[in-house]
Amino acid sequence: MKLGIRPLAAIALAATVFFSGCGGSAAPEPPAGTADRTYRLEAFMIGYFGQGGEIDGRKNPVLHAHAGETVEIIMINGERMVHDVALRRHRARSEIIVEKGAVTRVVFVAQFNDTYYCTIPGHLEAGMAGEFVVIEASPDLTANNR
Ligand SMILES: [Cu+2]
Repeated sequence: MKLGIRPLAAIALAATVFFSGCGGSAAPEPPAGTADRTYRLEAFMIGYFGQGGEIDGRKNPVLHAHAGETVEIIMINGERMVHDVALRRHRARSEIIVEKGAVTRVVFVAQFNDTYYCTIPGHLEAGMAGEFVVIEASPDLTANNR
């Protein structure tokens, strides 16, 4: 019975390590430009605006990736205002930037559908949110490619 305490202590310790690992401290990010997909968003209080490619000029564009791909979102501040970009379910978050023209980024491995948004209080409500969608591979297409 005396030994009964030790497994509990081990579980408590493991839980502490697990939860502290989810505290927002991101894994080391790969060097810029090495992601499978890179999206550029210009941040304004009223929303994120896509820069370049299919999302160019679109407000809060839907961002896509296949599961397992490394996704990089580069965020450029479009105004002198505090902004960041975060993904709730992926537990990924950029640094907060303030100056107009300042740049930050968030990198994560696509796992599931999510929402990207600004964590500053009131900004999501003001319009700073968009969808991240994992592209489902069609079984038919997969079969045809083999
Ligand atoms: Cu913001």
